[in-house]
Amino acid sequence: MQNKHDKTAQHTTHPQPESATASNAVQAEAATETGWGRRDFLKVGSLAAALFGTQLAGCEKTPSPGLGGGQAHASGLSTHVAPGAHDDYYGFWSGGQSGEIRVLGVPSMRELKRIPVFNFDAATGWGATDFSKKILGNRLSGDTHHVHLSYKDGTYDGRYIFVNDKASARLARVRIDIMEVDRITELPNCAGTHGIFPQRHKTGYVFTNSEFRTPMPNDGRDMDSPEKYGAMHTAVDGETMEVKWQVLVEGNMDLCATDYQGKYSFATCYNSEGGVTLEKMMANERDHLYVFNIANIERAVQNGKTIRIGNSTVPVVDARGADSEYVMRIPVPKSPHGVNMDPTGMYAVVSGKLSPTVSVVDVRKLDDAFQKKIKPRDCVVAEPEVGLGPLHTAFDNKGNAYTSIFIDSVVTKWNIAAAIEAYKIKDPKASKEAAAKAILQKLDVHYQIGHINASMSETKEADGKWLMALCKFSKDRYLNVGPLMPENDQLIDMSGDKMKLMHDGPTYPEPHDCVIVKKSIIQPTKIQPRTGPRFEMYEAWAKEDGVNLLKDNKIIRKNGIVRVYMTSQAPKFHFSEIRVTKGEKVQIILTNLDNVEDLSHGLCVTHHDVNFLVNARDTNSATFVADKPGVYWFYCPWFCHALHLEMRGRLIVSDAPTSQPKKG
Ligand code: RUQ
Ligand code: CUA
Repeated sequence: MQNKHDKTAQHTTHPQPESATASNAVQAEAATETGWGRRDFLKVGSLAAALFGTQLAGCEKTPSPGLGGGQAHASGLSTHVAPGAHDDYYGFWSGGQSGEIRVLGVPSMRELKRIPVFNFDAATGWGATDFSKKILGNRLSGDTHHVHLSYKDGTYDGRYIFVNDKASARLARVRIDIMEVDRITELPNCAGTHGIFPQRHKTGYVFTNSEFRTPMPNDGRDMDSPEKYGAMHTAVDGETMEVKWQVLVEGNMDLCATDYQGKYSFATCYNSEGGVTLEKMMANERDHLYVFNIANIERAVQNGKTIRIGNSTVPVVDARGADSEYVMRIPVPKSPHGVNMDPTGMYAVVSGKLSPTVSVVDVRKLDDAFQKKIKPRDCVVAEPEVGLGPLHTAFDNKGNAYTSIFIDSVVTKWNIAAAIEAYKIKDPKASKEAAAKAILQKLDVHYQIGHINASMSETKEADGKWLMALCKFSKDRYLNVGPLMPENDQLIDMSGDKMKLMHDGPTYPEPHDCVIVKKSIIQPTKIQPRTGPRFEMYEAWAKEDGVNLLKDNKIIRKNGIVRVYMTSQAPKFHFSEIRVTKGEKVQIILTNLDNVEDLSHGLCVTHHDVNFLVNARDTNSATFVADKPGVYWFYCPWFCHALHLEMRGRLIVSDAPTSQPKKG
């Protein structure tokens, strides 16, 4: 593997540090913390694992590291948040295979909430309620990777959270005022939707990348002709959540980024080979960064220079093959993964993954490159060696970058300006020495870090306070809980000259990414505002049935459905009994009239798998078949009142039709 990396380095046009690992001085410094024997051991095992999916051999034998807990921290930040005090930041985590979003307080790392998205959540009934079923299309699993907020003028506007579903090629939006999903958009012609990123000058497009190439359309044609497969860079309108257009490219795309002006979007391409096997996907020494020219693409869409794929009505700009006014390919080594924009908006940092380098792209040069005044590769202004397996990069407010290094299990802090200056030096030896000096620190993390992010790092307001290392493995860091161990999110104080590890945060699998947002931006409501698509659905039903949701209690039989409109007010449901006939389909639409913050009720219909939450001034509903005669208590499952246990009634299912009593 060492050879492979050296080969990559030779392949670049610019002089490169010869060793695959960066400056020995920095290594020696890191070594004082835990000892290099263990680090090197991990490296050998994990490189094989990274490439070939093998077991990380022998890790359980590593000594327990002495970092973090209880270590004195003379100057710098504290993670302590006193009881009753609030954190300074909201953290929004993707939940990976759990399909959800998690909300944590930073720096305490207290988990505040889980927002169900592409999953079933028994606590709230998400996935089983009428509205969630409708927007989920009855699918109950998903794979969330990237959580990003809507922007205005280069910083968060506090309105929406966007999150991808890699499993079913969807994009969901969460309203921040109620921290609940309001829309889910299916992305046509897409597979393995992975990287997403919103525009930063306003809530404009949210771009999504297809990681998997497929036949176009994927309807049974071209299955054995991978050379005809393609992948989509898709623009979704962040306001309406409509798919506006797509750009078809030949290679599969990984991470996504946007500039600060609204001119460009970016996608890393790690399989320029177009391979469908692991060996073929890794064949090239250089892959590329796709740069999408949004104005030119929009013009093509307006002028109808587009194609349609299959049944989809979305206009598609076909940009496969060579560079064009729509898409430029900037060569970078090798199988690049993350692409992150620095807070000045000048530099996009592309992580090499299978190259020990990151490539710094000067965004200000892109216009010239599109106009063919310079070559695409001329946009690269630095390529420092940061370690084995660089994946993602976060930023502070002092011109430093922090790259997650998967194979080495470190975070590398490096200075962007110093790396750029080093790259300018013509003499290879002097350039190499200068580049090594741009590497400021390597901090051990535990273990195999994937994403990294920092407080406000994805905005022009990056504040250089907290750095979050999202490690894929925790191994020996916690009590053993069996074969499935927690991931390990490590909180690092980045405010000083040196990074300091402050806290280990175990997480249920598998957060991929997080953003850390200062609390003043996030202003949720405490009482349900009764707006948005869910309420539009309920208001439409109520209108059809002549019902006022906030007043009326009515049982309406029509179209083979028993619609029960019911209100609740602690500690009572309006109906103390609901009578139906065996086999009837029942829909209970419950409105919580209590106008008191933190007073949630819910409805559980026993033995019918119905259990959902109804917040203060909220309406929610579920539909089920009453298929067994008998008495089934329905009750409020949320502790709401001294008489919470009494907040219940009977669902009476009879063999033959009976009449409903007038009053509850
Ligand atoms: S990327 S594997 Cu966020 Cu590093 Cu999904
Ligand atoms: Cu209402 Cu418990």
